[in-house]
Amino acid sequence: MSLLNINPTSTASWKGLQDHFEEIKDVQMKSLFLEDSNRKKNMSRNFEDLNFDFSKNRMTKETMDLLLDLAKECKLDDAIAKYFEGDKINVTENRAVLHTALRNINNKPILVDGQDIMPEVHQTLEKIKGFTNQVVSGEFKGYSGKAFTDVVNIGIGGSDLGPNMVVEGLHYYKNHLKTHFVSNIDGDHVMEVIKELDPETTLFVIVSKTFTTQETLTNAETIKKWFLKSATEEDIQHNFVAVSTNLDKVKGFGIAEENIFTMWNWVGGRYSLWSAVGLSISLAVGFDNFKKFLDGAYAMDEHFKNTEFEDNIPVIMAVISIWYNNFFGSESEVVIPYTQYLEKLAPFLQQLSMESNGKSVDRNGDKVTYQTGNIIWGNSGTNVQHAFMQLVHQGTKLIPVDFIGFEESLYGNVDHHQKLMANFYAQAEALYAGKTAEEVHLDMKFTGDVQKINALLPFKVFDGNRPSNAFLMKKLSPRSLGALISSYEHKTFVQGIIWNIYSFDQFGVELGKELANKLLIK
Ligand code: G6Q
Repeated sequence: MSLLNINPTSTASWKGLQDHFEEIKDVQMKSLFLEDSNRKKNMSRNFEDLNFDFSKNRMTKETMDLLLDLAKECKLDDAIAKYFEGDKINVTENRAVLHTALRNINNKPILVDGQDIMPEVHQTLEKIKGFTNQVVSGEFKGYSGKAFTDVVNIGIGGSDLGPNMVVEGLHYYKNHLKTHFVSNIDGDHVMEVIKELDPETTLFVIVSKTFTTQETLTNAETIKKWFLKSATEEDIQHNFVAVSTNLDKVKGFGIAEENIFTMWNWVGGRYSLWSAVGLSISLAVGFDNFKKFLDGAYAMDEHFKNTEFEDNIPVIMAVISIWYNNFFGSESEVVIPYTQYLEKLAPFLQQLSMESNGKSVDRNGDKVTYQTGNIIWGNSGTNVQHAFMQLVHQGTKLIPVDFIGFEESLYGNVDHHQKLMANFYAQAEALYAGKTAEEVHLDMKFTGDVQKINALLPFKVFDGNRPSNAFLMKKLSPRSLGALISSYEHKTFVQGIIWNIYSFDQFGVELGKELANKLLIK
């Protein structure tokens, strides 16, 4: 069964939200905190060791109730059931959307076209496990009999961004294998990566669901040529493996059948890091950590599937974002993890959200008359405070922020961590509270120069009342990262449901590819 088709602007709650917006748009968060001494508690939710604090938003309980009513009127519950049960909710590609099955650990069958897919999922996981253990232990060797020292992931888009982000995100848990990523068709990219590699001790993982992607195939061919300068065609089977649905094309490349990891067309590229597309993650941090990463995502899936909307973290994340996008007219959201490990989180979330919800046609095929997908951007704190945060604090745009922080650092450097987290809290506070003219005055009083104070005053005032969410976890671990990513996946899903669009196709990336091919033929 397919998704229902409900225009969100036709619902009573949308109209209610429009009226409510007029009442609340100028309300100061400071007064909301004064009115409700339990606001922080009332507007925080816990999941395992994650605390999600959404109290610093320009909303009241009434706002949240209306937003959750909107989710109900858009039949989010029906959509969630269809999503997890494997209905073909990717209608335009006639596919189920089952990245959740890749981390599913209950024994209930999940049917696609009448077939239970779980046995295949488990077989592939076992294969990832066996292969990872063999490579990490040095039992699976390169063509000349030496153990591997390096792994190169060759892929692009969904076959690169997720694995790349997680390998870097879990660097603390890494083993001795060095992991590299080649994605861009830019030949300098591949040359820079291979120039220091030894073909004898490098394992190449070609990741391409379709095995037709121009960038990936060109890079794989270039690497193969470079490899064949020191090895033979026969040796390819020792140093190259592939992740794909296109078995014939992979075999045509020279890769042995047993070195092919399958994936399925019910997993979208940008949701595929949980499948064998995550092989480079498993190789980098070991299968046990990869499994913990999947388990964290599964726990968040269960929370999302089974929790009432008012306590459901991904649902709350999604509706807050809709509140700013569709009512305040915010165009973008910024995500700032206070850990250098997650420097690549923003590019990953950009693809996840913008490729999924960057649509302007609804499920009827009609042009939408309201805003959909928002622009996601970000980088790691505290670096961003010395860069783009100026615009978030004092610019003309209203840009909601997601701050992501951890109570403990991984190496236990307390001094650094206290400073890092002081900044994490201070940024949210500065956005919320701002700085009034009186406060600026007080600050500058000591100069005694009234003229100078008056001249500088307007530039030093911060309006405040700028919204943010805070995600606080105990520490960055495979499990916590899995849960965090899963929550953003479900946020994206909920938004697509409410906006009445199809989130799981990506026709928008095709035209440019076609034109590039035409230009090449000329
Ligand atoms: C993701 C997109 C896209 C895709 C790449 C790579 O959802 O579909 O980013 O992952 O185009 O595709 P292949 O894995 O088929 O090479």
